Amino acid sequence: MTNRRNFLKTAGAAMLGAAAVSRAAQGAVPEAPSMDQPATQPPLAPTSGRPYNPVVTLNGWTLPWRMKEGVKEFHLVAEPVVREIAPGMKANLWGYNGQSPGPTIEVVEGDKVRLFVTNRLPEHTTIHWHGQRLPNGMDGVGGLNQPQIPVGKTYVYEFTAKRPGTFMYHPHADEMTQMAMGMMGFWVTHPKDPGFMRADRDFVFLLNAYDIDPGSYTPKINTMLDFNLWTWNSRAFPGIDPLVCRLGDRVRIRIGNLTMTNHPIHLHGHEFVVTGTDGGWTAPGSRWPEVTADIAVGQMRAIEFDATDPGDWAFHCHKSHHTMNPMGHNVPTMIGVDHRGVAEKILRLVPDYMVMGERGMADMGEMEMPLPDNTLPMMTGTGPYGALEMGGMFTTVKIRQGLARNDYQDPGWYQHPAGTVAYELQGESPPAARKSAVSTTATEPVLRVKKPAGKAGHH
Ligand SMILES: [Cu+2]
Repeated sequence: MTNRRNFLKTAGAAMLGAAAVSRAAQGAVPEAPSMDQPATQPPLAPTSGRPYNPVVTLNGWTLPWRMKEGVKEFHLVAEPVVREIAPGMKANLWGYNGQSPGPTIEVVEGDKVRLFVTNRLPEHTTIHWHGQRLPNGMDGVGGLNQPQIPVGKTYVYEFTAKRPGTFMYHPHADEMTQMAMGMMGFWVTHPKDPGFMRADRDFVFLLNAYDIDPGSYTPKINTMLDFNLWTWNSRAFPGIDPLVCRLGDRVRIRIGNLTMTNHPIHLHGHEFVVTGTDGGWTAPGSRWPEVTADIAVGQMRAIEFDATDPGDWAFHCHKSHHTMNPMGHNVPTMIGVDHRGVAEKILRLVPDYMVMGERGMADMGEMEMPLPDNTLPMMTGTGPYGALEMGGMFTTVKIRQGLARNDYQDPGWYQHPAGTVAYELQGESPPAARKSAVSTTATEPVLRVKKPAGKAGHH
């Protein structure tokens, strides 16, 4: 995972500094590992300091640290990155240490933390440690709490991770641009007692969104609401890895929202409780079961459930437009409109023209439509029973019996036991009970307006 060449170079330089001048070594910047893979990396077990149960970052990774005189030191490099949004599409984003989002930072309640932030962007930046209790001058709001970090410079943030819980980090400098370009990351402060709120699997990811025109690579940063790529950790289905769980596991999923709208996140087949918010753990008496948690802009939620039922359970945002990849929105509804005959005429002018939506849009999932380069199909992905007709903020929670404790490998599609899959009724389907739609070809007006009773004599 670490770029070996850079690792050796940096490690070599640091060792040389330590041997030459101890004071210089004290000021030396720790190594800044970089990730070149968009796949979910295995959890990073702590190598020093207090023990904890590490989290798994969906399509991401945790930043290694070095312990120096009792302080955990991390090095984040803000830089342009190329992120694969899903196989077949890459985006020019800004991020940290090779990816967008940046690596997850994991510490333990009470840890002294030192974060080196190097700015390799074309403009100044800062990092705000969203949700943390810290000295005001470490809060990272450029101009308010600190000078902006100029291009090419490194700033150092130091504070104690006082409160256990779920946090995010992002710039508080030219935010509209820098967050639209993908600058954000996750932060987890584990409780001092590793037995407290213990989960067997603890997944984390951020909700984010991009507006990248079909055929192009760079987000349009001025878009406020009409994004066309709805992503989890800068990945769109089918590029989002499944959340693999062992049957019987206690599962926690922590989600942070850094988009411009809310996302009702819905889990199939299980009820969960919200055990954590931006402000910390919820009181057990305040929890109620649900299957959808709405996550507002700027919020974090930790949801928990017992993985009691094996299968491939859909897990997605419930805004149906957020489980789609790029499409135009100014398209008339064509359901019920007979445009046979029209297509032949258009095809003479536009050879690639496709008739869309006469019977719904589901055909889109299987259509081989010519797409511009670097563009994801609107509805895509294939399951064991055919086209999945999904995109964007969609993946699966795959629950299987007998996985190893630390096994996060995709187990493939669920093999349904005989007699447990919806099946086709044999024989004739019953006839339709009523007319299917209001006719639009009738010569008489179909909808009649009944006037208020008092004016009945008017006509
Ligand atoms: Cu959504």
